[in-house]
Amino acid sequence: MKSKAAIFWEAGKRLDIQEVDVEKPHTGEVLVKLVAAGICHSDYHVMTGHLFAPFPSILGHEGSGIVAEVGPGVTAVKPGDHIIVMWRLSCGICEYCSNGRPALCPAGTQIRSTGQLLDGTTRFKYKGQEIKHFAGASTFSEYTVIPEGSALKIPQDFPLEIAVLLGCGVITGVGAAINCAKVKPGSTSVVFGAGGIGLNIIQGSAIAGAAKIIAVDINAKKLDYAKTFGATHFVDASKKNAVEAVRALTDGRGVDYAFEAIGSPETVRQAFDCLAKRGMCVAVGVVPLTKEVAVPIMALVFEEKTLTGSLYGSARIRQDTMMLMEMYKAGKLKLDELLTRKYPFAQINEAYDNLIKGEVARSIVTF
Ligand code: PAD
Ligand code: ZN
Repeated sequence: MKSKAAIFWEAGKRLDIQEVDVEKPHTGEVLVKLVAAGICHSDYHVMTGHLFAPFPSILGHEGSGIVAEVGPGVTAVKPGDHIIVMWRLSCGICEYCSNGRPALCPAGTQIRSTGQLLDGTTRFKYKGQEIKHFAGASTFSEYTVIPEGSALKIPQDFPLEIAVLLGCGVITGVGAAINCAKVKPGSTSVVFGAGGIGLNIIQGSAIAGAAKIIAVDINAKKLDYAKTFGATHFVDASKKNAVEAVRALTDGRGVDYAFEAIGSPETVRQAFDCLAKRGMCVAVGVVPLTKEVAVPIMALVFEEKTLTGSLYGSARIRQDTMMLMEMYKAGKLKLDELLTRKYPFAQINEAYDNLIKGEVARSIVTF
């Protein structure tokens, strides 16, 4: 079948919307008609060459839609089901899956690094040329083919244009606070970067009961958004030294939890330098994979500070997504406030321009 899709030809080029051929789903695969796709910074890291992914490909990893067709052997979903696309495939039985950490499953690493589905082939072609998949998701297309294990069935009455936000930004941010850092009531957090991910780390810290939540950004509009999601203090890092400002806001003690949701080694180090003794710094932003971050051994040993990372909110993806949907329905999770702009799919490059200009909390394209 034919599908309009945004092709990523190579790093540095804008996405190119073309009509591609989508092959029928093979055994264990699902054809999805996308309703919405999220505009996340991770795809942008790939577009700029900051993060490697096989190409040419169809990017996009935040998506929601309706099952159009299933391949042989598929039992988890059927045509007409509403789903969220999960961008990290998991097998359900390996060491990591059995320990509640499906994002670390080797099946997800395989599909992400090869750009192929599990049988080693691809379902997209442009004028006969093979186009790769991205993370087994490829949501920047009217139709995509994903492994059955990447389809998360959701209730039909949950709005798909809101559900899409749960596919990456919300679970990654809220999960970094709740699952990875395990933020405690009464504690202090600082969040570097108040974009789609950072705002959800702020929201997760507030849900967990943090008493003081400091938002750091270089864009005043983002600091306004941060207030909506529960930040109590604000640092404009374009005007002052962020580490000094955070120390001043904590009477020199530092914070219990520091999160980086930007994607640079410098800001990971700044976040780490905000910690109190025994504090934990969580890197969520995707730093260029060839880069390193150095921290003083003194801080690790004599102050027992921790530096760790969090992938996909360190979540049990299926259960946690259902939990987040229940929280939204109960008025305990802000999603409507997060979705500050929708674009038609044809305007996907403009959507990325506006993400980089800092004009949105989170945005989506609709099909
Ligand atoms: P975004 O562009 O919406 O937000 C980034 C924010 O950082 C913006 O508000 C910027 O103004 C702000 N910023 C930029 N530079 C600075 C600075 N020097 N100091 C303070 N603030 C600054 O991006 P996003 O929220 O979609 O993504 C954030 C990162 O998280 C990005 O690196 C993305 O790839 C990563 C991510 N990680 C995972 C994961 O599983 N670990 C999942 C999804 C996204
Ligand atoms: Zn994402």
